Amino acid sequence: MNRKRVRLAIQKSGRLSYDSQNLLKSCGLKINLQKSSLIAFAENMPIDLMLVRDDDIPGLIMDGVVELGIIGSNVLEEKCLTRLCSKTSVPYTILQNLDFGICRLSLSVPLDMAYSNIECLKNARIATSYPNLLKRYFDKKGIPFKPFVLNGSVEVAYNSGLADAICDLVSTGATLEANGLREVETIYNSRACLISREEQYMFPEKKKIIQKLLNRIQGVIKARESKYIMLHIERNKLKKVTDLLKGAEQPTILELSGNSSKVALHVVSSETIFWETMEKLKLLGASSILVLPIEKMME
Ligand code: PRT
Ligand code: ZN
Repeated sequence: MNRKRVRLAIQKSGRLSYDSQNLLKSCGLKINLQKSSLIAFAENMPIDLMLVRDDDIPGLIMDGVVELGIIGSNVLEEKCLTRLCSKTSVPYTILQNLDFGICRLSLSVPLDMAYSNIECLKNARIATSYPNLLKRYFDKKGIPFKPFVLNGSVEVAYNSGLADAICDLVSTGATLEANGLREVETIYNSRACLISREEQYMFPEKKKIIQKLLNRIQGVIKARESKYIMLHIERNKLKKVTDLLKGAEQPTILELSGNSSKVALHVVSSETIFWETMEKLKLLGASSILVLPIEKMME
C-alpha cells in the first residue's frame, strides 16, 4: 500500500459524478480517466481516484479502504443508521459540505388523498430506498408505518398499487408531478459532502495532502459563490451603494481621471447579484456596472 498517495472515492456514473470530477479539476487536479477503470490517477498530485457506486462510498471510508469520499449526505446518513442498527462503528468526519447534489428526502402522497398531517399516514405502506431515515422520522413522531424497500423507481410504487405513499429524493419536483404525487413532508435535507476517515489512523504525509486539497476545495466553492463588482458612482452616494451590496468585503475606491466627484468602486461580494440589485445601483446613479465571475480565491 502506498503510504504517500491519498485515495478518494467518487461516484463512477450518476448525478454526482460530473460535479465531483469538475470540482477536482477546478482544484487543479489533472486526472486521467479511463471509462472502464475502477481507479484513476491524478498526474500532478499524489491522489488516486476510486470510481464506484455511491452506495459503496460510506463503507469504503468507514472500513478504512480509502481516506476521502464525495457522497450525498442522504446516502451517508442512511448508511450510518444501518450500521448503528447492527452495532457496527461509524468512524468518519465531514470535512466540507459541497455546493452540489442538493435535494431533499420527502414524503409524497397521491394528489387526491386528503392529507392534513403525518397522522394521516398511520399504518400506511410507504415505499422508499431510505428505510432507516424514514423510520427515524416516524419513530420521533411515535407513528407506526409499514416500510416497503425499493432500490429504484420508487415513484411508480403508488401507481402500481404497491404502496400508499412514497418517500424519495426530490429536487425539482417534476418526477412527483408526472406521477400524480404531492410532496407533504421533508424528512431530510441533503447535499454532497467531502468526508474522510478518522484522522488518527492516517499517515502525516496523507494529512498534509488532504489539507491542501481541502483548502483548494474551499477556495473553489468560495470563488463560485462570489462575484467581483466594478462600477462608477458619485462620491457622495458611496454609502448607499455599499449598503446595497450586502455580503461584500471592504471596497477599493479609485479616483477617476478628470472627474473628481466620481469614483470607481471595486468589491468582492459573496452573495449573488441579481438584476434587481443592479437596477437599484443604476437608480442611485451608478454607471459602467460590471459583475464578473471569480475563477480562484484564497483568503
Ligand atoms: O449507480 P449509483 O448507485 O452510483 O447511483 P444511484 O442511481 O444510486 O444515484 P443517483 O446517481 O441517481 O444519485 C446520486 C445522488 O445524487 C443521490 O444520492 C443524491 O444525493 C443526489 N441527488 C440530487 C439526487 C437527486 N438530486 C434526485 N433528484 N438523487 C436522485 N434524484 C432522483 C430522485 O430519486 C427521483 O427519481 O431524481 C428524481 C426526482 O428529481 P426531480 O428533479 O424530478 O424532483
Ligand atoms: Zn446508489
